[in-house]
Amino acid sequence: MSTPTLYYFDGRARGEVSRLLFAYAGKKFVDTRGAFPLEEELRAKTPFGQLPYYVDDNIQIAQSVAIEFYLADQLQLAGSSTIERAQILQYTLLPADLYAPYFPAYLTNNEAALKLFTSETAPKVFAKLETLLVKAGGAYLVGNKLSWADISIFNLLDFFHQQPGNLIEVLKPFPALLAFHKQIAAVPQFAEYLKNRPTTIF
Ligand SMILES: N[C@@H](CCC(=O)N[C@@H](CS)C(=O)NCC(=O)O)C(=O)O
Repeated sequence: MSTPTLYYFDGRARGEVSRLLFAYAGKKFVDTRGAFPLEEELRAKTPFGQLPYYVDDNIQIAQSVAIEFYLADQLQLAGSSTIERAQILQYTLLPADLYAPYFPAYLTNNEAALKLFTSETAPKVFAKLETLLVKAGGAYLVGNKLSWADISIFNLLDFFHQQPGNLIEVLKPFPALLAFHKQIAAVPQFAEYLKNRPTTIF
């Protein structure tokens, strides 16, 4: 049996939730962190010409959320009913809605677009998320237990903690989200992983 391999760039962004799921499982994987731009030989192997891309003995897939689902489902973190699975997906699809406006602004250092992102786009999403989390009890987003939704939203909040440009300021008005971030970061497997992971620019 070969070791599962995750192909992504040397960054957190769309690869990090899968890495966190491996950390939670305590499962070995090959964490391939390619240089930008994407090597043409690797691009040709991927379904849609993009990363992340995941390979094990049973599957070769792309799309970050599909990879996450595949890993989370094996850990019983992807919901135990149709309703839970849909509720979890509602959260795991959310980070991409923020990455979409953030990355073009960040990578081109577009100050006006970054200002719009930090003063309007992101706070609007986090205000809604804070309300939903409080309504769910504050500890977990779905079903009163740890799920892929919590890991995905933790990673989004953590992204805001790590990014340059003081992105962390965006989270300051949201105490429940900050407490949630702290609580998930303290889960022993995550604490160990976060202590040792490489520092990257996104
Ligand atoms: N919807 C896809 C988006 C994938 C995507 O945009 N990948 C980017 C990196 S985050 C990429 O491979 N860019 C290099 C390229 O397109 O050449 C996912 O969530 O996996």
